[in-house]
Amino acid sequence: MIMKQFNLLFASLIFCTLSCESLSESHLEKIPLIPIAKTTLPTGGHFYIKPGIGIDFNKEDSTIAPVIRALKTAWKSSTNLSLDDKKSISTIRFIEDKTLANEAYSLEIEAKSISIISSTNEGYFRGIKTLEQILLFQSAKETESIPFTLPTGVISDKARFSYRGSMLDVSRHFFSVEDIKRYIDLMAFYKMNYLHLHLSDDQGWRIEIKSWPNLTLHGGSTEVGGGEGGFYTQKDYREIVAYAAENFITIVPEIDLPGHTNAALSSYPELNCDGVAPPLYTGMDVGFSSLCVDKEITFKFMEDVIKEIATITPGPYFHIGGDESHSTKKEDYRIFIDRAQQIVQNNGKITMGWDEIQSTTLLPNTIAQYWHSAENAQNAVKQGAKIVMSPGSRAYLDMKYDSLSPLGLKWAGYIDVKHGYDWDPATIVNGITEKDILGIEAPLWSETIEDFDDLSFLAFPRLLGYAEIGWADNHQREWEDYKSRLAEHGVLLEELKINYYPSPKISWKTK
Ligand code: NGO
Repeated sequence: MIMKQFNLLFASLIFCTLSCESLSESHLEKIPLIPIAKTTLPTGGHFYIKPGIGIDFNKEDSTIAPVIRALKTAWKSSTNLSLDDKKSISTIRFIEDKTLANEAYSLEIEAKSISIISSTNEGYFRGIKTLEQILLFQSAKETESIPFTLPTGVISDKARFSYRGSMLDVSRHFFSVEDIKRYIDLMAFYKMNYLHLHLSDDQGWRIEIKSWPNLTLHGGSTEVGGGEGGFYTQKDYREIVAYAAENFITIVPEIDLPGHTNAALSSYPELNCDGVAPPLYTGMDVGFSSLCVDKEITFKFMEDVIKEIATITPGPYFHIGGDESHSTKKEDYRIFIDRAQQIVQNNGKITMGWDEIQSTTLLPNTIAQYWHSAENAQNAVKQGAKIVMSPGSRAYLDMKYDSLSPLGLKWAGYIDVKHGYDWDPATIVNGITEKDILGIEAPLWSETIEDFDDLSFLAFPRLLGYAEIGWADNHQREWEDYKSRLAEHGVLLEELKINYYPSPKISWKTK
């Protein structure tokens, strides 16, 4: 491969002295970036990919290490070349500019250097992900007559929302640490930054709680359909958190309370009002289970669980669920959510909850996640809460694409690729505007999916659209344009062996 690069470089130099016309076909603004960048100014030149390119960064700053690792990995996988730490002919530089917003960056590609400018490591990382897409698209074009170059120019980019997430339900069906890491890679590639893990539900408890070991031993032993189940040890969870952090993604753990708790109730009879543990549940119904408000042990349980998980979660949020507690009395529901918010706060975290939590008094910084009731979301905003937008009819990754989809549910309607893309979080609910919104999240519930291929079929390509909705400004987004960029990402998804849904509405470009 390296010899091939040399030969191509040599050939292209000779070729270029005659005419550079064919190289200039690939102007920077023609690269089909997802999410689309704020501004792109092409300058018409070329940066040659060759051996011996170096990296220039502040070696005294140890926090930049994951950024450098990400750059080296991206470079190696797209060019098959290694980057050098020493001085060299061309250089990739990291330049600090404190005037830029948190995740904002500039990527300046010149003939002899590439500069990534940002105020934070997050910003450098997002810039590297843009560079990685450019590298992959350009390497795919490489032929004998078109050498591997990057078109020169300046990309200036900035996130619209600070929360751009996805959720995996690992309770209805369990997914391994390796599956989660693979999903994290893909989220990071498209500049998403929060992964919400739905760690408990009626069908399975998926995280080790050392003070309540039966939660996983018994409560994690099965899943929807009666299969084997599974759970993360705290060591596994730390590994996921660390892998996510390496990709500038924050984990949001969720323990669903007070409903969706059959797995816990089945593991400990003392948590039940009648002292009798129900059997494990492997069906798909919701709304039948509830913790028992009259027992003090219930609150000891909540305290222990939240404390153990909060201790190994560096991110700011703890999600307490709160959805579909149909078998909890209204006044009991209030007591649960009040106590849960208090415990979360005592453990140094900010509460997140599904939109139903608006029926209680929210703590000043509590975040409500809008999924089905506009009225709930509006009431949460009236209490001063910020909203994470996950409207079921637009952003639920588990909805079928159409009536022919072999996987997924349809209670919120079909969500084809266009319907999932073509909406604006700031206008979808009356009275909820940009300033009320923390960001967007695309949840993937796992009643119907059993492995990574199933997961991919529902998540891709729709996840790319949610990544763009969260990152790009609304006026930059237009379906026809997105559709043609998405078509080009078919090549990348194929290369990554992702079992994406080949929507017939997209003219997929494949290899
Ligand atoms: C609902 C429900 C979940 C289901 C999901 C299926 C919320 C917040 N609660 O969303 O238990 O799995 O729909 O789409």
